[in-house]
Amino acid sequence: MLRVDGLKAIYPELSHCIVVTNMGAAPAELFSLGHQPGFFYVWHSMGLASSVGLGIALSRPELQVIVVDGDGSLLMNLGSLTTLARHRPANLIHLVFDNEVLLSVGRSFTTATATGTDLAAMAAGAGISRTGTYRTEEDLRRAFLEALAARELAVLVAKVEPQGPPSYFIDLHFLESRFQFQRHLRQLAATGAGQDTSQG
Ligand SMILES: Cc1ncc(C[n+]2csc(CCOP(=O)(O)OP(=O)(O)O)c2C)c(N)n1
Repeated sequence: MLRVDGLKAIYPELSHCIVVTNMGAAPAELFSLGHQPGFFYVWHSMGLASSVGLGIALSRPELQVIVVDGDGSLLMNLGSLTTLARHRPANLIHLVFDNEVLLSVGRSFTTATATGTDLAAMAAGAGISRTGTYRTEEDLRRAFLEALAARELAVLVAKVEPQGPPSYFIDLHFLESRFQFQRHLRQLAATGAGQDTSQG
């Protein structure tokens, strides 16, 4: 599976959620499918998308938060799995696209998942029971929809090819993105709107 195809398979639901991504290739691919005001790309802070997503999920339980992460990024912040398990936010799905490399800085840098580390097993060991590894768009979509419906913390690991987008360019400056996203969160609070993931 290509990550962009995995993202495409769940994009209709993502577009109604708060989505926080890691940096590099994944945000460029998500952006190419269509930016939404609820999408936030955590530039430069490798590993911290899950921590940012956790903060939003805990402070805004009415919102459905999705973290789009990479194996390299999660491996830099493994403690986030134990912190997620401890707080267990029902409104958070941590989606890890595992391509077994640090793709965004050159695919020659393999990560520990290339030599057998199993991120779903690590999530389970941290205490997160809804977890698994998916290798096709269909399996990923099914697991994603089940996690949304269960309204339960989930860590879903999608095994993907080490292939990135043709361009990493995103036509949205990170400061513009930061203000747009914060405004969107405030607006949702002001209108009392939650997220309806049944649309689309
Ligand atoms: C603290 C820190 N270390 C290193 C980098 C450089 N860097 C940017 S993206 C990236 C790889 C991210 O790997 P992964 O999360 O697996 O995503 P992929 O690029 O494979 O899609 C690295 C090492 C960084 N931005 N910040």
